[in-house]
Amino acid sequence: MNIRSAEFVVGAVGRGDLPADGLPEVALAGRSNVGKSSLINRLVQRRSLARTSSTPGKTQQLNYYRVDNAAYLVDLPGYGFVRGGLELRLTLGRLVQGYLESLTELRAIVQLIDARHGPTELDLAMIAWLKEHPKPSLLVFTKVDKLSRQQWLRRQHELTAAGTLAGLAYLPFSAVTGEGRDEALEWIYQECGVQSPANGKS
Ligand SMILES: Nc1nc2c(ncn2[C@@H]2O[C@H](COP(=O)(O)OP(=O)(O)OP(=O)(O)O)[C@@H](O)[C@H]2O)c(=O)[nH]1
Ligand SMILES: [Mg+2]
Repeated sequence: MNIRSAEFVVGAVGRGDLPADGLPEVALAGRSNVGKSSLINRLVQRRSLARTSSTPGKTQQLNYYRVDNAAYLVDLPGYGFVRGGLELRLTLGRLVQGYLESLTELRAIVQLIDARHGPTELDLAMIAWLKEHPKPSLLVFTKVDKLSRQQWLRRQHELTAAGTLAGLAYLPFSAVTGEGRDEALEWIYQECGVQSPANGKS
């Protein structure tokens, strides 16, 4: 499944910066360093369209990436760690919450969770919020390349037993190997009502 075009459009820090062209949007949420920017790069098959870093808190705006001139992937600032201290963190929290709850073109939310560590308290709060939220959501477990198959199965079992995954779509993902890439992209395209190139012309 190939992407024909992908470009960074805007790093929004306030409502006035949001694109007004009406294209559908899918937001990527998750704690800092979970792999949101890496997932975007893998989805669009570009090594460094979205800036990644081993320093958490790199993404501090709503970063809009337009894909195939058909939809936006919105890279949200990671929660749980923001350089610049509490005040900035609160401001970002408001920006992100305001965005997620406002009547934007937001069609769906992809929530990323580090497959190695399982959900943090903030992840669980976010999952609870997603279950209440009327928009479709997908849980993506990142960095599965760092787990053995056995470990991933065990993690899945734990989460299922705890009821965490109940009623939610989820998949394992690796930005390194590309596992889960096609499935994630297909899910996103479907929620945006975009016909995927794999299914013919669009
Ligand atoms: N092994 C492995 N490493 C990954 C994967 N995805 C991301 N990483 C690494 O994890 C670190 C953080 O990745 P980012 O994509 O920058 O994370 P982010 O969620 O965008 O972080 P913030 O912008 O700070 O919120 C980087 O060092 C990546 O190389 C993956 O699937 N496998
Ligand atoms: Mg990032």
